[in-house]
Amino acid sequence: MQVDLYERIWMWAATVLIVLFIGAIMLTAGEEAIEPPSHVETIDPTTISTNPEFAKPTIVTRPDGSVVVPVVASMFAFAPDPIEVPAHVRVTFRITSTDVIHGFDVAGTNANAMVIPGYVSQFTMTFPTAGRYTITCNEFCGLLHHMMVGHLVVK
Ligand SMILES: [Cu+2]
Repeated sequence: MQVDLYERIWMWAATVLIVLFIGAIMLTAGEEAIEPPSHVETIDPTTISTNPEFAKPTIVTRPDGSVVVPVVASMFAFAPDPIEVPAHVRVTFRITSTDVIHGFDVAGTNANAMVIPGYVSQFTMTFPTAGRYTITCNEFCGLLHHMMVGHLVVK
């Protein structure tokens, strides 16, 4: 089969680009420890107001010093707000939604989860630097989505 020189160059260029892009995805996934959601826990969103963990979300310190933070996301706020956690301690966020899909993104950190009604999104991380972080909703959730901001205070 006869392939024109320029066509062959562009085919190889496209192949090299595809390999580069896939490599960049694999590299950043490994470097940034990006992993698919692995914690699947369901909850009836209509019973959150009577749920013992989420009705009045309270930060709990376990005997080993780690902290569990239940969070309820709803149009257009996070509860509790602000969330106060200690630095250098394992913090487990357990987040659920009462209405629509929200995001839970702690700006400037690797903390980022999608919050889906009917599910509890859970992840654990440690904050090495004390400070006040902004939590934003990064899933469009309605007219006042841009106002949906919370704060995380690491002491
Ligand atoms: Cu939102």
